[in-house]
Amino acid sequence: MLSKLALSHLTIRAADDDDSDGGGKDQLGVATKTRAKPKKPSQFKVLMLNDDYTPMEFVVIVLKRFFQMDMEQATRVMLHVHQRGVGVCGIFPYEIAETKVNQVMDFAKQNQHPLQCTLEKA
Ligand code: TYC
Repeated sequence: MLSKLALSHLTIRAADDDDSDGGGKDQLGVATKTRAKPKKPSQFKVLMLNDDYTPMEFVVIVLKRFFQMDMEQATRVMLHVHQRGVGVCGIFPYEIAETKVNQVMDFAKQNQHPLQCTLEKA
């Protein structure tokens, strides 16, 4: 029963199975995992939120350090967040996005700033 269940996700491909050479040693039953619709890993936006206390210079440092932005890009994103309330730091697969959020939040806490960063499905 167990083997039947497990096999329900497998396609059995008989590779070169016709024994055309008559030798009788051809490979049989190569199991290949298949999916009807292959899914690309979903992407997540890392969002930075505005607040009234975190210094602008600190936000620029964060964007340069954790999102590989240069001074000009980091300043533009920081000002966008300052003026609009929220802005996108980057778009990443879930695990990377989550790691970046944690890194930013830890770094902000270490420096006693209330800066907030979060994820949103892209
Ligand atoms: N609003 C902050 C200030 O005036 C600057 C700031 C920008 C804070 C972006 C957070 O994500 C932020 N000092």
